[in-house]
Amino acid sequence: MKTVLQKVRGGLNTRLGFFLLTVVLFAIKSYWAYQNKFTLGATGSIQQFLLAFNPFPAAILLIGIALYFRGRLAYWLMIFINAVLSTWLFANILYYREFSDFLSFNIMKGSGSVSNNLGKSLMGILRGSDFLVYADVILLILLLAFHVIRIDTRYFRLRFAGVFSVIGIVLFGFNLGMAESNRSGLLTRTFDSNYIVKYLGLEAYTVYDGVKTTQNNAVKAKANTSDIKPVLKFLKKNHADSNIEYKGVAKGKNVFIIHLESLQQFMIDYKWDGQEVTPNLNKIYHSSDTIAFDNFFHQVGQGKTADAELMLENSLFGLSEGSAMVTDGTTNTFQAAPAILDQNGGYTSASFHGDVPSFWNRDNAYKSFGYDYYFSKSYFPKVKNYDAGYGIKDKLFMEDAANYVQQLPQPFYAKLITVTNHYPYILDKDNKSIKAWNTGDNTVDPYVQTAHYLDQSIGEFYDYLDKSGLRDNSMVVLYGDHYGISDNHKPAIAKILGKKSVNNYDLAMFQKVPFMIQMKGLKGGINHTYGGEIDVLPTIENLLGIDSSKYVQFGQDLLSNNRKQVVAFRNGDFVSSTYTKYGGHVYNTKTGKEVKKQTAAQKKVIAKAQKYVTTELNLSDKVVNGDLLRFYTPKGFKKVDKTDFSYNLNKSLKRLKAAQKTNPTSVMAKNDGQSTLSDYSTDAPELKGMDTSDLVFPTAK
Ligand code: GP9
Ligand code: MN
Repeated sequence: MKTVLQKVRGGLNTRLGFFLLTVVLFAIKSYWAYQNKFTLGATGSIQQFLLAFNPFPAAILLIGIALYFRGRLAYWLMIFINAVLSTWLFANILYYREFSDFLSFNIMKGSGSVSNNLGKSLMGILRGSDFLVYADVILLILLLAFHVIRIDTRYFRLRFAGVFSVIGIVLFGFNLGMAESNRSGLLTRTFDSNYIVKYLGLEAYTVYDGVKTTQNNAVKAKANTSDIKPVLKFLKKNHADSNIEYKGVAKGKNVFIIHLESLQQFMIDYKWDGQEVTPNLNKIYHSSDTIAFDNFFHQVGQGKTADAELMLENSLFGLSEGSAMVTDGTTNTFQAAPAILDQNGGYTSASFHGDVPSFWNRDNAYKSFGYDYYFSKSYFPKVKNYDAGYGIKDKLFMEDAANYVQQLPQPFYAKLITVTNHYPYILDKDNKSIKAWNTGDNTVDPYVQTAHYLDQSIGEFYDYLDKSGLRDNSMVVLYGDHYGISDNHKPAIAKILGKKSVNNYDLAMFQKVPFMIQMKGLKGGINHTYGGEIDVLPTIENLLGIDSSKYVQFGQDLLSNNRKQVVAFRNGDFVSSTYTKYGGHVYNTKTGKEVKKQTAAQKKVIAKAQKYVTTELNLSDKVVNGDLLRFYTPKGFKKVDKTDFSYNLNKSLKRLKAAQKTNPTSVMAKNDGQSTLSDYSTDAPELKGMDTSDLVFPTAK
């Protein structure tokens, strides 16, 4: 009787056996690399399962190609394909170590922002254990070379090879189905390359990236110089003269952009559990030196936060599908706020975000925007329980950000992206200081608690701005990026708003988000103009004394007296000062009454607004999809060179340190190099018993 070992050996001596061994070894190796060489953040049993499972479909499909070949060739092809895949894994390990992201075709093509130092810097960061990705390849070669496994040269039916290809495809379909059910919109919204690798594997990510890049490049290749002409014509025709009264009132001031994650306008002055939910923001909202807007709408599509960022800093719309920062952020030409402010007033620019840098492709898109610094998770101290959901909790994050804000040469443009008030609104007990809603809709109910927490974090940051003196020479812009409670929760929305039910008009108004500009000495008040995120950049430019008319920007100064007041939603619906179109219904914006039978005059006004909305969305899409800004450089604007920027932790810290000497204008430099963080007080429970000086920030090596 054959022993088990003999049976196994016999099996391995067949072509099928060797194939299965190769696949299993490849999968084990990939799983090892996922766990040890990347930070994919797989949480929960489904994600853990998929992480182990996803190398199989790719390996069966790709290594299975060898099964279509005869004799010895099939064996060596299996090893060769495995070696190629391993080399790809190896390259990604190195790239990931430096950039916390996976290689994409755009990056490799050289038009990417990092190609200049890719080869050089990668060799320096090699680790011995990286070579373990070749362990299975070498093992398989040795097994064959020393005849431990014999090559089976018998005829292998092509039909069997086909069966394995089909199995590979079916397994991939199963993988994709599970991934989509765990994270819907994975491939359409493309939040983060880390997510695609976590769910579908490195090979699937590469294929996906290749297909997207090819499609994208085909559109760009067709575009030419004349395509920008209709855009310029439209913008000229629809330019709203900026408000002279406010022109340049903030010239030379620091600019803070405070991103209030998922915060909706109805939260302002809202009371629950016997208290104001956002007392700090309410105070800013009603302050005499704040211009607050109560008819300001988000205009995002699937790109959510990324769309908001794109609009705010470029006055270009996000795309109708996916996120433009992901699809076009790495390669397109942009004329964004950081670059404009740098060239008009020598601003230092920095974005702060308490999560991995790759989310929404910020690590690449920010270079195209001209950001000098991008402070992401690794820049901040790790304290116990410091993050929840989408990154570092707001109270800790705002304090951490202050540590770098104080080091930025002034004037600066600093964008602080909060995350705690993000679906699913996770917050630990110690941080909750207001009751959850009781609508019975579990998705919605905790929103009020994270919104309250977000507000407290803003209050603490504002206190620091006061104490450190930054409030005296800064303009603070606060905005909600998009809804937190989606239209799918109508009964809960009705309860929250104290209504019996909500219709499409209510839902349209529910898309309002806070937008406020606060600066000492600013002539404030609550402004009722109808506007949205697309309008922010021209508004800020005018306040800083920058002429926006020469740029390709689709918004209109919110303070202008001759605005159109037509706010486009990304799906083509709109709100205007007269009519609102939402979900196929038209309403009178002022009364909320549905306009069922339109008079000829009404029809005309509504059609005009619709035409404006459709045209501006189409033209903005042409600019982004065709990369049309490469054909138009505004007078006096210097094209951004992406290779000027690096967000590598050590390099950035070194640069920041050097700037304290070469350009000693930062708050800290002016404080004789002493940190002002002791001015920061927070009641964050994670820091209980700790002093600000106990926070350990990374230092330049
Ligand atoms: C992720 C965070 C949230 O980095 O900014 O993104 P969102 O899901 O709101 O688009
Ligand atoms: Mn968001």
